[in-house]
Amino acid sequence: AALSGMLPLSALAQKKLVLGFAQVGAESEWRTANTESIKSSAKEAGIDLKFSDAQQKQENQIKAIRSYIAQKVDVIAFSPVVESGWETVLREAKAAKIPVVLTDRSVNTKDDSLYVTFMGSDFTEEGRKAGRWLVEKMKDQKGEVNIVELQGTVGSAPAIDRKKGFEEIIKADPKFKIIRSQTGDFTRAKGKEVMEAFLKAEGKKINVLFAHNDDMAIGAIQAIEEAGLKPAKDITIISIDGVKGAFEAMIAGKLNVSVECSPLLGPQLMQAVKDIKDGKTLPKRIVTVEGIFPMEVAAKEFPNRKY
Ligand code: GYE
Repeated sequence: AALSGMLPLSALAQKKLVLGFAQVGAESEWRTANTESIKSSAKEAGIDLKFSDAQQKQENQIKAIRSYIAQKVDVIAFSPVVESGWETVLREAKAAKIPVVLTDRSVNTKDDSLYVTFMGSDFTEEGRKAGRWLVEKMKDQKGEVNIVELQGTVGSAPAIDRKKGFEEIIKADPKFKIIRSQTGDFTRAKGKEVMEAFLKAEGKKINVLFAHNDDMAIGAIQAIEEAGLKPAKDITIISIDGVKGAFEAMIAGKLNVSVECSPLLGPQLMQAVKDIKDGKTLPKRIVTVEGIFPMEVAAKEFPNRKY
């Protein structure tokens, strides 16, 4: 006590805020950009960041959150790999009086006192944008439009909501049929593997691929080429994220469109951490503003892309 009483005031004022962040994994280009955004903006904001990678496993994320509670960090933030099963650990954080911020993906708990705010994209709207683009593109098509769907991680908010938004739009016209739908876990390797299986089962029947993220679409493009078909010509390809890899594929004429989903959440997260500590009230929901990029504009837009 005597010692701390002698600390100069400036040293106390400089005590850094500690943020514990439990990341989903490193499954996609999107995720890598998200991690980079969080790390660099923590540094810039002078926030001490404790970072963990859960390798797409909920149990690992729960462990990480528990260790942040034990370390008494100032704020915990995480991007929940799946929507359900968070009540217990969130109650533990609440009991320890550590505020929680959800970034990117949400949880489906009824008790919204378990977190301060959720910042990230409107995934349902992204699915709708993908659907609207397809409806417009195929408006003169008379026969059936056979769609295969590569879903994101089972039980994750973006997989559930993107599917929902897309279906909501295409169901208006019965010519649109989803003939196969399976998860590719948001990775290139799985996207390729599952697309190979789709091609084996349905072959030339497939008119459209809807992939819940760019990485799976990029993996699928490889499978399509290996099957002797032309991506974006024989099969129309729609995906989501708008990462550089997708722009490169569009410029090469192999991907038709990518719906934007921004991973650059770092700066607003650091602002939120500071605001919480200053006792400010945050909105319960902070929605990311984003667009859509068809291949025709890809080359022009490419230099502006930040992830
Ligand atoms: O679309 C995908 C990533 O949660 C929005 O996760 C994110 C998704 C993103 O693996 O590429």
